Amino acid sequence: MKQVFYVIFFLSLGLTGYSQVNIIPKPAAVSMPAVKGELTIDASTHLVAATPALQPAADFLNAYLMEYYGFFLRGIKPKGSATTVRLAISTATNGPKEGYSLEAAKGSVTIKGQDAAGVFYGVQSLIQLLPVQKAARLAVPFVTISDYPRFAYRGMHLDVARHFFPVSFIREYIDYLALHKMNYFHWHLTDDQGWRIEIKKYPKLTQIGGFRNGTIIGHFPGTGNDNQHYGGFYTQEQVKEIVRYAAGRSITVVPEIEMPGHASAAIAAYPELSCFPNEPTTYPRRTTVAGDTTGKQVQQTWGVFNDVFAPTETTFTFLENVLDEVMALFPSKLIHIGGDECPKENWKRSAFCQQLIKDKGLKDEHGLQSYFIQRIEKYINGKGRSIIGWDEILEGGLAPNALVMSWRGEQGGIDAAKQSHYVVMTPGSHVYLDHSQTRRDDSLTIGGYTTVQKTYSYEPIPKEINQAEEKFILGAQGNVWTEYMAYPSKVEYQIFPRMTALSEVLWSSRALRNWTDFEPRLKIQLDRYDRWGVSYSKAVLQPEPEPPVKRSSN
Ligand code: TNX
Repeated sequence: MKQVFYVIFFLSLGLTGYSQVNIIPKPAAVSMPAVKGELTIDASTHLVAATPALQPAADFLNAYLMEYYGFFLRGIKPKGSATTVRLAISTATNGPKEGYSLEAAKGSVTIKGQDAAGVFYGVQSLIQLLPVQKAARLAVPFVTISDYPRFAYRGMHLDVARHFFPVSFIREYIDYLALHKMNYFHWHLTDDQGWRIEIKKYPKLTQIGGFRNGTIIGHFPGTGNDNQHYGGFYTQEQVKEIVRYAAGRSITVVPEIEMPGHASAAIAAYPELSCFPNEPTTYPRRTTVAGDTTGKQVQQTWGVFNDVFAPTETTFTFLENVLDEVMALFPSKLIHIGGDECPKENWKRSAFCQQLIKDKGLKDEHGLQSYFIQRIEKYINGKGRSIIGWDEILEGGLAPNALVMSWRGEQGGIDAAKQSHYVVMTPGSHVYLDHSQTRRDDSLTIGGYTTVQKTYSYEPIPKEINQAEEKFILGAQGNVWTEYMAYPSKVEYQIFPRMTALSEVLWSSRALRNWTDFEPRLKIQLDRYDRWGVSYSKAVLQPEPEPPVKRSSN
């Protein structure tokens, strides 16, 4: 099958004589001159970045060329240089934000961005105009591209709490986003199974909360426990380095500090944050637990746990101090405060919580969750930032300025947009990249079945949203929960190629989105994955038969 594909590919090359333009995400407009031609990029090509702000884009191009082709371009014109790659900010005003134009013609490639991000995206398109295979001289077809994104928020998330990934992989992950013109990295830093960010004021968060005594084996509730002491965390220096690295790729890092639920790791470090500091941590039935089981412990299994933050002054002071350090590290306007899956059992049992509900005139425990989030929002707003939270923050009343991440389907997003709140869509049905890509799991996954075709078919603007409300849908994000991804290549396998499909959903206009047009471009992208040396699912090359239709007996 692949051979047939190559024959067709080379035939079409033979017919036109020149390589084709196969960019993902599909650019807004591409035109090739009537008289076709190509220029060559090689080690003698001169690279000009018009202003220092464009140096990161130039550096990215050079790092890519060096890694995959073995040469780089010089900023000082090499002797005998016949071609130039020129990066500049466009003088045209009022162009679309993050937009760019690329013109490849005789002797030069000129990329003009509306801003530095636009130039960076022009460089990504140029990278995709290069032949995938290694060569010393790279042919680039004559072409004019004019391009800009459909959505302002084009995100990918990564859970580093369930499994921890080294800084080197976080950098690679950010590069994958950059290569797909994505601009938000949502870094899920805390959860029941680990606290992963150094907080100077509370060292036990990482000393104790950063490690667990074991991890379940297999699917929840597990067939046993691996009995391995497991964990890790990022130092503040490492976090700063990642934030800088991402900024050089036009990517904003949004940190997530989970509250009031998913807080077991923080509570293991500081039991006074719990409603019941003296009650030992409880575990789901049938889960085998390793090591010490007295007192508060970091969880070793997946799911939702009743031991959540108590809405006390102690907790609020703690969270404010944590957030102060977090906001100093992350310049992002958006700070993610979680808000999801907070069981109300402990709040129901707690005399303090019940009294607080009365004193504050709240309706019930959902009102208390809303009170919790609104208090944190006020604090974060006071520092000039905004909160974003999972759609449970709608329950009991949305905090006045909050943004909502809609994960339990689209309804949370629809409700929030109708209340004039900004929304990022992340519905489980299409963009939970922890789901299986084959009908039967071909490796251990959380379950579900989400093909690359399904992700590609996702439309971020729900049909219930009217035109006036559309502006509240900022975009969408792929979520990568790592209960069943214990190492980097597994993360790669889960995101590729679905994240490539999502990038087109987020960048390209609705009218240009078309699977028949996308599929051959995706196949070229699979060759690029091979060059990158990443793991990816080949399910798209092996379409699965539909399951037999159940007939009613007649
Ligand atoms: C739900 S999505 C969660 C996560 C899990 C994920 C697994 C969300 C806000 N909460 O804690 O890891 O499902 O798919």
